[in-house]
Amino acid sequence: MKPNVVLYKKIPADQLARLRQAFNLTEFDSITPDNHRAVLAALAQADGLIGASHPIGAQLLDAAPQLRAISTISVGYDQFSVPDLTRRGIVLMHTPGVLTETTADTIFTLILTSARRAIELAEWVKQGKWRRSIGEEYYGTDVNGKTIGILGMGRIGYAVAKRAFLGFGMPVIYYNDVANPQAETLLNARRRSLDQVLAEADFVCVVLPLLPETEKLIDYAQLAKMKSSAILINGSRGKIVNETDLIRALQEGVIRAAGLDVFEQEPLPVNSPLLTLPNVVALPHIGSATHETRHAMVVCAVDNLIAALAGDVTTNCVNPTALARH
Ligand code: 8YV
Repeated sequence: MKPNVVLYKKIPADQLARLRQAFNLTEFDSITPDNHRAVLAALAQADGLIGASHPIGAQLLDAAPQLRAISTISVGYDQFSVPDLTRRGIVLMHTPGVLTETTADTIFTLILTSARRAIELAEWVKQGKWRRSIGEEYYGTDVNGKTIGILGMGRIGYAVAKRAFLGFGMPVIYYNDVANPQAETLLNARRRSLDQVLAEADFVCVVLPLLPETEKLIDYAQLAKMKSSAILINGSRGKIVNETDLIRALQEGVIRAAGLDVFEQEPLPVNSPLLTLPNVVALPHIGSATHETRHAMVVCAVDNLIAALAGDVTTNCVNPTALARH
């Protein structure tokens, strides 16, 4: 008897075929107000759930009395309450590793475009305003040789540090709950307090997970500890930064600029002041969004769900102790 599985994200055809072959599959491209009742009905018999980009809270979980495994097509799992899933005996699988390098590339894209004002000036050229050799008013700031401060030295933080140190000759300092010996040995990274990173870095890169202890970690007081010439980069979760405080700091010149791939509310509201500030590069959460990496993430998530429903949670499981409650 094949397990019943609910899919709630549009995925590549080859991986959809794998799910259809392995499970009795009910398919949704996303969870919306229009299909919410149908999703609840499908969850009533679901053993497994796979998807991303939608919070899976108590209302959905209460509708799924036999749910044993969730496979998120993401490395982040802040759209779930892990303690609640564990209490319910539901294992949560995620996709670490497969998106590390692509996400680090995105973060470096933000570093380079915000430092050199590339988006702003590309638009300026397109508007036909380039009429003579540019002057100082259009200068950016160097990246090579500047100090990068990384908040969160996990897989993605390490990949950012690798690019910075090996590719751009940037001294690396970092804030992390534990030391990263590999970064310190191979990249000469130095672990510092949060205040020290904020004070010393020319680029402050947020690559922390969104947890109760990191939510709103960066507020106006923290931003004010940064150099006025420094740039804030956020490639992890918008809610780690107090967005109202960030807007104020950017408007007041407390920091030079911001490069953002994530926001407190996504999609970013069209009336957000962030969209009016010339010293902001705003990307639509494209961290892992390449054809190659998003496909690899789905392959990993399908593998994870097949394994988890067969009782194997040895890799990529956030809460393996939940299995004991089956
Ligand atoms: C996307 C991410 O949000 O993996 C994550 O945690 O933030 C991004 O890769 C995710 O792939 C869902 O689309």
